[in-house]
Amino acid sequence: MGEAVMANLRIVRGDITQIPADAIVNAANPGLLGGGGVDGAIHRAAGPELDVACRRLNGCPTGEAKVTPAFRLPATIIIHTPGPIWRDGSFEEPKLLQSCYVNSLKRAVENGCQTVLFPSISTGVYGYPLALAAPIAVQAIQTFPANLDVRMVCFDDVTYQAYQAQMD
Ligand code: AR6
Repeated sequence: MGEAVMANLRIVRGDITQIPADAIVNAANPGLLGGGGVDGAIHRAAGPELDVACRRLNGCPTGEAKVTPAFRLPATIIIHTPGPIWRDGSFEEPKLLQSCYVNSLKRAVENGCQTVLFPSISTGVYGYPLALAAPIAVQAIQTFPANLDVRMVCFDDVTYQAYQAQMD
């Protein structure tokens, strides 16, 4: 019997718009019309064609994931996934956050991607506590059954430490 193939995860520090990969994941909102945080950075780096492509998608429900080309980014596709807005944890936030990671990885496989970059979904503007989000993200990625090279790209040190702690 062969070993089950699972996605390989590494935690790195950096700006997700600057790292070459097959797929980069955007922490979007359900309108897919851009915003602040990593979404704003991705739209600025990809160029105005991204806004046009996003408008054609007619939004995306929280926890699901939709694909556009990456335009000027050093990637092939962008996978847009709106994370849950944190309320108090009793509004299916954990399940929706896990769905963001799983559905994004499904889109990556469907599009023939090998290397995938994630930002820390929902832990910025959307207020999901980092200490609760990190284990969900790491577990979802590390149990995903595909031979993928996944990197969690942490923009700041607090985020990096929270994800790294899940790997020890
Ligand atoms: N590279 C990697 N990570 C980044 C970058 C970057 N260039 N810029 C910010 N981050 P957030 P959310 C980190 O707020 O909580 C937007 O307006 C950031 O430090 O971008 O899912 C959308 O349109 C944090 O660790 O996403 C939505 O309306 C992480 O990315 C809403 O914000 C996520 O923070 C989504 O909120």
